[in-house]
Amino acid sequence: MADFSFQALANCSETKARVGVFYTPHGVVETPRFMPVGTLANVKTITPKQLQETGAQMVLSNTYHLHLQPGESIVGQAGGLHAFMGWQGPMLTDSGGFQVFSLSQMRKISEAGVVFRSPHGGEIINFTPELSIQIQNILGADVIMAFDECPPYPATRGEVQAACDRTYRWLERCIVAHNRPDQALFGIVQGGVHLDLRATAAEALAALNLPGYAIGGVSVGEPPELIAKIVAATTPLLPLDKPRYLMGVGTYREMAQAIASGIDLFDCVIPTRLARHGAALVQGERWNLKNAQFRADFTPLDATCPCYACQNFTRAYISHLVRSQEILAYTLLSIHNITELVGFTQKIRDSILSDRFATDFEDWLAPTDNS
Ligand code: PRF
Ligand code: ZN
Repeated sequence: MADFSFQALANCSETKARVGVFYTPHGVVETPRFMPVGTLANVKTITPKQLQETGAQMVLSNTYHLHLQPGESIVGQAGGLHAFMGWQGPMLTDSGGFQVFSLSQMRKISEAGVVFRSPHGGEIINFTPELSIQIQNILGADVIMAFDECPPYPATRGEVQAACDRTYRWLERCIVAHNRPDQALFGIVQGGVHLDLRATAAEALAALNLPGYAIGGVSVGEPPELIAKIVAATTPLLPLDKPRYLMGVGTYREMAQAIASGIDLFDCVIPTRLARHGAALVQGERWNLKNAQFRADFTPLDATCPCYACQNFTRAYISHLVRSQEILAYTLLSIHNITELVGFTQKIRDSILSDRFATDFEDWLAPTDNS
């Protein structure tokens, strides 16, 4: 087994936030940290060099998408995902569990797995825990995810319970199928909005002594203030000396509150998706660059931001590119938005190190009005 150790370097005195280092065969991830999403073996519109300059350390890709296109065999022949896409840093692949449920048509779920029709050729595909792991072993990311069942919201308690039980049995099959000691298999805690189901799932997974743990099944349509409650109820039952990853979460408030409960890693399509809609994340706000106010604004997006877009271009120029639907608009906004969210987690990291997190991020940590 390669070294996948996680060390907590500092703990916040007022919250459960921690600063850590997570070792992988392709380098160290300094946590807490936001991970950009590169679904199809690329982070949309930016190069790996530009990605590295954002401060991102670990990147995500997806088993479901890569199986459909170009197929894991091509990636394997290229020497694995790192060589194929030209990213030499730490990588993680999601199992496809979530994407099969949310994206595919005509899916049928059974104990064996999920059968669905390929949106490309229309052929029948039979996704199982074993197939997901086999594909992820070929793709070769540093961290691979268990094949799980993410129940929709809303769902009945019985449905969520059944998804938890199945996710556990699928995890056992994933563990048996996994055969690469240079890849770490993370388990995923499900349980919907039911805190007792979350607790039961977390305890069962913790007993398996996996190299890392994820919390899945959040940000699927439940009221956002429940995310912090779910995370707070789950993390105390996970081992202290393993990394914890909150899947699909990447807004400022949700990340700050999850970090306060001891989450280390996040991923979300928000920064790149907003960029492709012509929007910038600036110090906690979302700006639509098409707005008239930016047409003749010759200041950077954010004068305090170290990114290439802010160092070299103005709001007026980016507004022009967005209005003209120039591809460079999406590249510059993606670079900025990723820098902004990675930077947000880096600022939290620095604040935990100086034990100022609870005060410096007080506004983000305060519960929302409707919670
Ligand atoms: N499971 C997996 N991937 C995910 C999720 C999940 O529950 C989520 C939930 N927001 C995002 N990505 N395998
Ligand atoms: Zn910037």
